[in-house]
Amino acid sequence: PAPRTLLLTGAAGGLGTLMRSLLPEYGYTLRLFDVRPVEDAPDAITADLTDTEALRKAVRGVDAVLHLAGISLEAPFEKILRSNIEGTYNLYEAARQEGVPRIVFASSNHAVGFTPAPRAGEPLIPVTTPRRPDTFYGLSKCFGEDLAQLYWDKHGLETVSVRIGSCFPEPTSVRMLSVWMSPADGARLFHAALTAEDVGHTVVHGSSANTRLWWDLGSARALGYEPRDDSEPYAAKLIAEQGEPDPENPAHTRLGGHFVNDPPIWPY
Ligand code: NAI
Ligand code: 15L
Repeated sequence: PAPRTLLLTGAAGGLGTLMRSLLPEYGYTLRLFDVRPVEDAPDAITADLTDTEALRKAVRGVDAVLHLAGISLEAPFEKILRSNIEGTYNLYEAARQEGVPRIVFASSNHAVGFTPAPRAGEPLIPVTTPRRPDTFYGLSKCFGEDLAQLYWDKHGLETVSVRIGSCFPEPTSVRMLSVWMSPADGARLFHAALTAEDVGHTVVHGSSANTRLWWDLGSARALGYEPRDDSEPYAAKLIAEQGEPDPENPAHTRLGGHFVNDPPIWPY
């Protein structure tokens, strides 16, 4: 049966806020979780992913989890370790113990951020492309995907890992023209990931049907995802403002954009 009660972690964040408004249309009842209070949601659970008791209670009785909580940009390794690596492990353990059958995990393009973007005429990046994390942040998403595989193989807990490109109301860079996922398409993809049958552990790319798309959406479409948006209407303005991509600049030629150039954040 289709999941109806959904735990949304990271509900106070940018994507969480978008999904709080879009997912109820698909018939979900949302339970909200975040370390920060969620505006206008007095019933939201305010707790950290390190709080294993709060997590056990939060997942109890839900049909699925959409796991968005975590640090969403590069940060010192210790912080990534706590929120994204230990935090995601804590969530999976709570879900296993409470018998939650499925998690949709917000992975990221930064798990494969050093992958060269395809040039004109080259094939799109397949979902099986080798991991090439561009940051400790991207590395934590690699961990989350492997954790999901382990919990499927060992415990039968299903996951769809969505390597999200850039999910914001509008694309704001030339690079985003290639990886943008409109919030409406994001909701479509998460809904497909929550309802498709027999997903085991499936990795998908998360983007709209962009004219300048860099990666293959085949495994997402196989779940029933039908993107309806395209970043192209934003292209002329962004290119006029920012110029054409510079083939000498890795921030323009690698999937992860500026993350590949940014220095690590100290201390390690
Ligand atoms: P965000 O930073 O706006 O939201 C993340 C939320 O997680 C915040 O509200 C924060 O308070 C919460 N959080 C952080 N650490 C926590 C902890 N230890 N315990 C409980 N809650 C904690 O990020 P955004 O953009 O909403 O992204 C959501 C998820 O999607 C993140 O996992 C991010 O890595 C992933 N993602 C987002 C993309 C995007 O384009 N927005 C692209 C790729 C991945
Ligand atoms: C991500 O993984 C980040 O969470 C988000 O803030 C954006 O930076 C996005 O990737 C992106 O690559 O545009």
